[in-house]
Amino acid sequence: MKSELVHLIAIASSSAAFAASDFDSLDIDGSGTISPSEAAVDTDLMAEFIELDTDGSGELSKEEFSNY
Ligand SMILES: [Ca+2]
Repeated sequence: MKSELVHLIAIASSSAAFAASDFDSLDIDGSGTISPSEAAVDTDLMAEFIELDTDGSGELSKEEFSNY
């Protein structure tokens, strides 16, 4: 499980320098979904974003991200 501490570190870190690959770190604004701009810090994730967004919402839910 992702700790709250990991989330806080993600917020404190520069998004440009932080190569995040777990949901809570990528969800910078804590909305519960990963938007394209949040996914942009991870180029591999960005490349698969459309495929992962199975419901076509334009954002990745935690369930959708679990397939990454
Ligand atoms: Ca978000």
